[in-house]
Amino acid sequence: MFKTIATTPFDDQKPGTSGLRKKVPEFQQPNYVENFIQSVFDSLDGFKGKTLVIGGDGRYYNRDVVQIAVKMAAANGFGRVLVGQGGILSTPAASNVIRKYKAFGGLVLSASHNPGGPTEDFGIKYNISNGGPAPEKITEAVFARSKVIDRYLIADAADIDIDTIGKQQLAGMDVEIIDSVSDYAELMETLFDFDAIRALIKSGFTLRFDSMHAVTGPYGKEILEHRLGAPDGTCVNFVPLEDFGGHHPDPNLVYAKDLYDLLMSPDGPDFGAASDGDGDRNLIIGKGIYVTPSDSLAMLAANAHLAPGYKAGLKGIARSMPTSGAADRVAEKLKIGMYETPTGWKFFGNLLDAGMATICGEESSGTGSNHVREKDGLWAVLLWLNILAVRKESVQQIAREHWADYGRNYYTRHDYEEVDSGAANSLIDALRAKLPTLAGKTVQGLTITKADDFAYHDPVDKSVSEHQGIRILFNGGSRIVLRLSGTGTSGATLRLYIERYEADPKRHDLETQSALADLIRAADELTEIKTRTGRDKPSVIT
Ligand code: VG1
Ligand code: CO
Repeated sequence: MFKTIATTPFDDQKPGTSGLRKKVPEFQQPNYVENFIQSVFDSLDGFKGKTLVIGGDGRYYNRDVVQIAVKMAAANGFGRVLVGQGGILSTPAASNVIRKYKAFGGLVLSASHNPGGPTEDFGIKYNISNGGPAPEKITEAVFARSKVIDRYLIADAADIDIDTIGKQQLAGMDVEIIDSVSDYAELMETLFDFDAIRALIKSGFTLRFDSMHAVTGPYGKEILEHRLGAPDGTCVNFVPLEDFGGHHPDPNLVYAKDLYDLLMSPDGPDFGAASDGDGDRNLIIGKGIYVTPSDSLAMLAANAHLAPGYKAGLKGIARSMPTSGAADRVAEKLKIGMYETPTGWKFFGNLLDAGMATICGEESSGTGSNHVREKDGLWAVLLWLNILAVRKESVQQIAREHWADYGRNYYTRHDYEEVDSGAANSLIDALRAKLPTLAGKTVQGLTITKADDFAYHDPVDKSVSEHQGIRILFNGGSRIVLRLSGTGTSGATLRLYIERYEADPKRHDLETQSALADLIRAADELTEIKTRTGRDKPSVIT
């Protein structure tokens, strides 16, 4: 019934910022998926007889990998697997299922906002029993194991039926196909005032939610249209497609430009939002105003007490290092802790588990709270709606009042995608070598106060993560940050983050790129990004 299959290692199974991501043809190499999943299981202890959650964002190859994972779970001794119907679980929903059913862990199959399809991206991530991404200690063990693996275990059994809700058996292991949406929708009802949001919508408030042909389609339909009474048509692109309709399911101003244009038009709705491939990111646009993810984090934190789930207030706020400092001033005013972590949700888990932070966020459209251990796109949308329902003001008014109270952080990210890896690494090395000499220097009229390579000292488990991004700080609190992406699948992606703080409300109406023009020039001079990459402009500006 169980087979032990001999295999040889692949040398490229190092999990990145969020799991292992590769092109589908790489995952389709014989034994590639099996080697990685076995390396995960071999790096864990004590799961015999326990429950494993399996689900993904529905992209191409999802269904095949679900079958492989179920058979390997049985052969490795798990007692039960919970699988989202059709192999579908959004990333936050998977996190919730792991927590709710006290599973040992979960395999989340997704390459998030990256395109899907036979020649596009796929990904596998392991989440631990708190529902969050495995910490570096585990991902490093998985990579080490993948380099020496010589066998994997798999059940010799027929495929399970992943489309019918209910219980089955596979080689003596219990298999349960669960509704992908209901547990998550129930959790949302415990956090937010659905009556208030329903009343807001009934009063004529209009919204649009764009699932970008990805996993949040069924979640949006159920929660926004069925439970909250938003009219049919509020949710668009809500049927998850294996190739996301050929688009990037990345909710930013480039790939969700139609939504942006609609919200900027005179007849557009009051509120627009979108989510990514696996449902953990959010894009928030009010009528006539785009809210940057860093600002959204700050505004949500400042107003969270208006939603029932957070009425007792926040314990603390955490943000990734490249995320703007807007939330820091909210934490200061609320007199609560503020934590700065490296990029990637895995670093928030300890702070959330320890009750040190309640709300976390990243500049890359990720916000979430202690309700799960992943960022959560629809959660951010619902918290915004709850706040709008209570304050009875527009997004525009709330944002302007926020800036007037706290000041505004102008913020942008410039991505240089698919850059030659050698050129990107030597750029980072050259900049790193210059760091000790930078403080006190003036570039483009701006004086550098500090320059370093960010290292994170986890206050809970005391682990240290080094080389998490280069920061150059200027007089007055402006800053540039440069790091290499850990989620791309071809070449290297350089991310340049630029931020300026502006206290004066008379200067809160500037266009972002012009408000940051001198810093953008300084960044180019310091990093030599244009000459070293041979690019005259970024691939994506958000
Ligand atoms: C990117 C983002 C990071 C996010 C990660 C996973 O990582 O910058 O903030 O946590 O994607 O998000 P990187 O290493 O490419 O910068 V998702 O929605 O792709 O799971
Ligand atoms: Co995602």
